[in-house]
Formats: sequence, C-alpha cells, structure tokens
Amino acid sequence: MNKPVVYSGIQPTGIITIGNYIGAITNWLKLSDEYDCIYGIADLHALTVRQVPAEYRQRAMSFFAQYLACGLDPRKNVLYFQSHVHEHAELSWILNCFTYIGEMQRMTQFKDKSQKHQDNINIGLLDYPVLMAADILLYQTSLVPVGADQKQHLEITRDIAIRFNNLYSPTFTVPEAYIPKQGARVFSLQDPTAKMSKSDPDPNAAVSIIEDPDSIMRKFRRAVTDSDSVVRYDPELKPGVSNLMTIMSEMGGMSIEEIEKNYSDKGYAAFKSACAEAVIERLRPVRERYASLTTDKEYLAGIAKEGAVRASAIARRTMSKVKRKVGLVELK
Ligand code: ATP
Ligand code: LTN
Repeated sequence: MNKPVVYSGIQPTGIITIGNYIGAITNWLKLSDEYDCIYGIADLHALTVRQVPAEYRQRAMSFFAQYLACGLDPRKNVLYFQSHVHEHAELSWILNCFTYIGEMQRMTQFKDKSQKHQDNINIGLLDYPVLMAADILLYQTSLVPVGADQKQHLEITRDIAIRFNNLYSPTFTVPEAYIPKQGARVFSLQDPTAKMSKSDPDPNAAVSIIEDPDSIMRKFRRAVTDSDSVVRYDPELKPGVSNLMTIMSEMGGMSIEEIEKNYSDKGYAAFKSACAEAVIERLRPVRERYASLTTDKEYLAGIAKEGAVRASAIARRTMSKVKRKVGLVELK
C-alpha cells in the first residue's frame, strides 16, 4: 500500500440505514480513488449485544453484499470481515493494557448501551472502543470516515496511539476522523430529536438502503413533522422538516436553499413525496445490484476471502512491530 489509508466499518446489526449511507458510506465511496481503503464488517463489535447465531451469520453476509451493492469495488477497496483477521483481537488485548477504565466509563456510547442492556453490561461493551482503536491502528490508518456519533471513539483512538508512540517510539499513524459537514447525524423519521438507528425497534423510524420503493414512500409520508406547513430549514424549531431536507439534499443532490425555494409553499405532503422519490431513485442501483449479488454466494465468499488475505498481510506487519516494541519474544 502506498497511498494514505482509509479505514471504516459498520456493525452487522439491524439494517443498513440511509443514516449509515449518508453519514458514512457516501464518504467511503468518495475516498476510494485517492486512498487505499479498507472497509470491514465489524462482526466482533456486535457480539457485545446478544445475537441469534444463525441470523447473525446471515445478516453479516447480507451486509457484505450491501457494501458491494453500494458500489464499493473489491478491486479498489479491501472488503472483509473483522473476525477473519485475528490480529484485531490480538492488538486489542495489548492496547487494553494502555487504556484506563475511567476513559472507557466516560464514553457516551457505553453509558447509552449499558442503560439499554442493563441485564448484560459485559466487559466487551466497556472495551468496545479499544477494539475499534485496534481496527484502525492495525492498518496505519490516516482517515476514518464515520458519522458524528463516532467522534468520541476516534478521539480515544488518537489518545491511545499517541500514548503508545510516546512510550516506545512512533509505531502507529495517528488517525483523523472524517465527518461530513452535512448529514453527519441523520435523525429518526419518528422522533427527529433521536439519531436514526439501524436497530430501532420501530420499523417506521429508519429506512434501509435496500428497501422496496413503496415502503420507502410510506415511511416518508408518515414521517413526524410539525403542525405548520412551511418547508424551511430550522433544526431548532423544525427538526422533522429540517431532517427530511438534509436527507433530500444528500440523496437528491439539491442544496438546502434550492429545496427551500422549490418546496416552501407546496405543503408537507408534496415535499415528503419528493423526498421519498429522491431516496428511491438514489437507491435504485443499490437495490438492483443487491438482488443479483445475493444469488451468488460463491462470488461473495471469494471476495471476502481475498479481502481477508489482503487485510491480514497489512495487519501482520503492524502486529509484529507492536510485539517487538512491548518486549515479547519473537517466534523464530
Ligand atoms: P446502532 O444505532 O444500532 O448502534 P448505528 O446506526 O449507529 O447502530 P453503526 O454500525 O454503529 O450503526 O454505525 C455505522 C456508521 O454509520 C458509523 O460511521 C456511524 O457514525 C454512522 N451512522 C450511524 N447512524 C447514523 C446517523 N443517524 N446519521 C449519520 N451517520 C450515522
Ligand atoms: N464502532 C463503529 C463501527 C466500527 C468502526 C471501526 C468505524 C468498528 N470498527 C473502525 C470506524 C473504524 C460504529 O459505527 N458504531
């Protein structure tokens, strides 16, 4: 690899939403030419909450097919499953020894998830950001395209990298987060003050990137807005409408000003339908490619294998450097 490295991942839980697409995947696609990009299915991360094994396996494979369906080219990008490269777990252990419990307890996601899963506040949930740091640092990553909710995890990754580099000598590239200016936090269609989440139990809250057009239209028509009827961008006073405008702008390529000009006096019904149309059209090729990809299990398995081999080769190099620095005896 000779270009700077981009790394990112998504946990295979729930559905890949238009929030994930706008906040993360759009940038993954944009960065593919200028960087060496590695995109993982974060299947070790999602074990922090209980999964049904057979379902989980299937979902992870479906997410992998969706990566490809989005247009990520396996010749240009390394696409693989985190669990296929054992160095993630290995580096994660070593980095644990350079991370403080207090740092992990302060993480917003840990606080949220331990509230939500009070019956299962496992060590993995607390340790989640260290595994994420291992993902990123293993590949000497420069840039990490993610949504705004991951900013804190990127900061701790940088802290861990700097701490390690200072204790020994420069070992890890210190990564930067790459967060979109617009669309870094897409909100739920049912509660425009909450993040659109891929595992929201309310099916009307989020839209999948492979959802059928009728269902997309229905969800947008039902989206929660305010009682006035003016299409105007005002995230404070009109969070529902503003969220839809952001989605429409990102998916349809119109600026917020253009949307305001075209729809301000058309009423919410027309605006919501237009917004749904923009989403449906943008996702049409994704949906179509996905349908044909899922029929070719062998092709997908082949791409995953190739991705794991390429990722492992890079991970191995960092891992042997780390082991040497901390003073582990080398296997000759
Ligand atoms: P969950 O809500 O189930 O924890 P999630 O929707 O946050 O999951 P992740 O796998 O945690 O999904 O995130 C995948 C990527 O999508 C990350 O880069 C994350 O920042 C981004 N992302 C997630 N939700 C949104 C959102 N609502 N708006 C913008 N980006 C998002
Ligand atoms: N924690 C991330 C998913 C993730 C990730 C990563 C993102 C796992 N490993 C490495 C960027 C880089 C999330 O979005 N919840």
